[in-house]
Amino acid sequence: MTFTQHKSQKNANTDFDAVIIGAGFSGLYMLYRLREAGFSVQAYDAAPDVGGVWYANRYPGAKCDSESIIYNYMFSEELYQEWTWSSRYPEQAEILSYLNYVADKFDLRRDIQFNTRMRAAHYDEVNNRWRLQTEDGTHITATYFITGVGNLSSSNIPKFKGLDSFEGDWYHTGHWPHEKVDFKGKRVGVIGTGSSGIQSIPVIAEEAGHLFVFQRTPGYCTPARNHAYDPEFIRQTKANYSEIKRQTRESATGYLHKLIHDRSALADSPEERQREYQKVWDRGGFGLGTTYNDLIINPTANETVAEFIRSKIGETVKDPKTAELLKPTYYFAAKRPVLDTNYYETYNRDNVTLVDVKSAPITEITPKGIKTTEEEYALDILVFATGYDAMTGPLFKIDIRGKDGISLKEKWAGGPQTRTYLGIANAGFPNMFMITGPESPSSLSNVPVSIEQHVEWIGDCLEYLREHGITTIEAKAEAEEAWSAHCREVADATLYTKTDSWYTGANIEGKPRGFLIYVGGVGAYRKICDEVAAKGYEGFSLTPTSAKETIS
Ligand code: NA7
Repeated sequence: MTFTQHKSQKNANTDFDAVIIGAGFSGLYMLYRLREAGFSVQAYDAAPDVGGVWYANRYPGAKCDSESIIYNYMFSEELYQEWTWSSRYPEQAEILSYLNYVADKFDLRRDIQFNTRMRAAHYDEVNNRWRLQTEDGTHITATYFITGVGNLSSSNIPKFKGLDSFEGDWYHTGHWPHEKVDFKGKRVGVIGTGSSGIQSIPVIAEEAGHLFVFQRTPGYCTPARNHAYDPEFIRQTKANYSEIKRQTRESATGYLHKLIHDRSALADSPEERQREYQKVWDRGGFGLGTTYNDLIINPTANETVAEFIRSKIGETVKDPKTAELLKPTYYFAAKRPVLDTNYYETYNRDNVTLVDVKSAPITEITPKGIKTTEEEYALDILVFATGYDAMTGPLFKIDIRGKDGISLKEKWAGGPQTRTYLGIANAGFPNMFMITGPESPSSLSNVPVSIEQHVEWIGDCLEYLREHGITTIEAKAEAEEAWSAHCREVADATLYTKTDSWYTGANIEGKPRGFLIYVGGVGAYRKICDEVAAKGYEGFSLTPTSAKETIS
């Protein structure tokens, strides 16, 4: 398949109804939705083309953990029928091809300015306009400012002493070069064993002379069992378009799998539990967490599934010391679990060594490699699979300022939590919307489902404002307080908040701890947002064009 090659074009116009930041899943659909509704709209992206994180994440083995048939847009049945995924889990290149296809089909690039990083977005209260500035100094104005910057797009490169002195090549998984990195015969170090590390380690190991994996915290992995799609399965899936769309939108997490047994894991005998976990394990994919209804809320129930996975690690990894190091001890799923292909088996290779940097932390990067408190490892290539400053990081890359010049960073400083209304809007930041912002289901859901819900809600909202002659919409402080408190309350009833992870901000030094995701369920959240809209945007202040009076 070939796609139109596009040169980045600078739009001479600099005044719009809406400006969107980002040309990934969020930005592309938001652009389409608003353009269809007749708004003048322009998207900006720092990358040279569409794709967002799927443009940047090109590391070996990069793929999505959501099944292909639901990791796509559902807003256009025509698009759903036209596009055919090749296998159960989509690889980065295929997702990028898909987003290129979408951009071509809907002719989106004509309203996207690439190679353009937005430096600042300031709300001008006197004129009720957003004033934006790109890094090259261009000034842009818009009524509405919409962020589609992704939740995992701001790389975390730990500040190790001596990185500048490293004489080999180093890469972060989230900003991988376009040309192939040659690992052949090289001594390679991978720091990090989250999704990116776990996906790339087996692939790099195949090629490297020797691979050293520097692990601080092991992951819980379940087999992906990826396979090519059968044409009959594709035919049935396409025939079920409406039902798939409904189910994912009403589900708890945006996936098709449902709770398997609506009872406690502790209600079954150990033998019954083993059988149930084994069935899910054999099917592959996410699903273990949905075997029983209390796995993410009850520590004792959680331990049963955690121990099941540990036993699988023990059975797979031949060296007992390595197997022990690979066994996680925190609550299963409280930190993002990972789907793997040959991950544990990789540790049976002679050219792979697991280095425990929990007990012997990395002290510095030297010209020749990595030094821990115990040993120095000579390396030719260093791979940082060290994750992201999640949720808030991508927003903080832009100097976003609302009323009285207060920045979003200042507003959210001091923790313990971001403060948003529905994860979409912020008090003090009129006419600004965040797609999959903090305190929405975002990263704890099949993200395209959450993106579509936000885009459609924002699109409907802007149409409502236009129809009603309203020029300013702003979340009320009390509505925001109540939403943040609700988010905390729901999260505190789970094990998510009892474990350090990027969900809580704990992976970034100095970041305030909170819980940045709404875990009340994708379907339940949709209902809340729809009710807010149905009640004339309850919790927002709306200011009409002519009157200075505010409708509350
Ligand atoms: P993750 O899941 O945040 O993983 C990052 C890994 O890097 C994790 O194992 C970290 O250990 C490790 N890390 C981070 N800093 C250090 C230092 N200083 N020393 C040693 N090890 C370190 O990022 P991914 O890119 O893998 O995945 C991100 C998401 O993308 C994923 O969840 C999917 O939603 C898609 P730690 O656990 O903090 O001890």
